[in-house]
Amino acid sequence: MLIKKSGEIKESEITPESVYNSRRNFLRAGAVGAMGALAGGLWARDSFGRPVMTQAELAGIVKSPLSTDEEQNSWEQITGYNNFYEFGMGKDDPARYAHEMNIDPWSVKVEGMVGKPGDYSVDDLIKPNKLEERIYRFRCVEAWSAVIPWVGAPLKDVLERLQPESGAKYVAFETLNRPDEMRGQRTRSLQWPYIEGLRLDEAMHPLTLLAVGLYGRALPNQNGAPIRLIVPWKYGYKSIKSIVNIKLTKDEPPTSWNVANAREYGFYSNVNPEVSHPRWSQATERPLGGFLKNKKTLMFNGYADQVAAMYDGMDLSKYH
Ligand SMILES: Nc1nc2c(c(=O)[nH]1)N[C@H]1C(S)=C(S)[C@@H](COP(=O)(O)O)O[C@H]1N2
Ligand SMILES: [Mo]
Repeated sequence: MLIKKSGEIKESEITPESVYNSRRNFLRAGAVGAMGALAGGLWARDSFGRPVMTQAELAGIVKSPLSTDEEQNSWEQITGYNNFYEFGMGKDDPARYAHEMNIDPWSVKVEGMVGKPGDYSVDDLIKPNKLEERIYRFRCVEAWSAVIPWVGAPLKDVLERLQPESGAKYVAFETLNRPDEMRGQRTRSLQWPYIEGLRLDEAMHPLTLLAVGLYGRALPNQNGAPIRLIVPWKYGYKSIKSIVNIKLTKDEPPTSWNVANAREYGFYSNVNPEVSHPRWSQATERPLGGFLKNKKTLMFNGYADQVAAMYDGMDLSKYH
């Protein structure tokens, strides 16, 4: 595999060059060719009918001070090696088959303990925000990792507009359930639909992102189009893809991997190099594009300064 030299990607910038590169790579990755558009005017389309961001929109993306300046993984790495069990368990299954998911139209149902329940388009949820580029570290529980330039808006802003009721303590999320279009859902690799959840304070944390883009383009289907969660201090499976339901609840909601194996996957799933997975160490990780598990994993994936206080007094090996 070709590994980009450090000069090739300009950190913390979506340069015209990286946009060009991602477009070229995009053309080569035929599997994402059928991705639809977000409803409304957020995204323009290219001559193939695929969504792209206009120069004005690109220029309008705010660079976040919360971004890391570490070297970013390439578009090909981020869109070619995925976990999205709805399309199969292989790392290349999502890139192969996720185009079979129709994301246009798309609607997100908001329900439960919330002042403004209803069916929302992605634009309805996101458009009042200025889109931000957030370059985050990403750490899968399987011990591979990446650095990814997401585009999105803080979940906090979206939730505040939806007005959680005072008794709401958790937010539950659900992925699309459509076995006709998601071939992995015709198997029992997990219970469907995929479900996830956060404590409300975690959901309202400024780092928690609703992502709609990647490298200045609309999200490819395999990365969770048209809208997904990103919780950078937690193992990747908390970052649920292709969201169709958001529910505010009083009680801790069930979550897919915890339902599948509670001993191995807790509700919290905070990245923690000191708490091993029952079957492997979490002390180190393999950066995507490399062969070696040779990078030290950081407490809360490097976001401890920002998030550790939320877990004060909790036994992190018990609440894993
Ligand atoms: N709906 C859904 N969301 C999901 C998953 C999945 O299988 N289905 N896999 C999770 C896991 S294990 C990881 S590591 C990340 C991978 O995100 P990426 O493919 O964009 O890197 O998505 C998470 N979100
Ligand atoms: Mo993962």
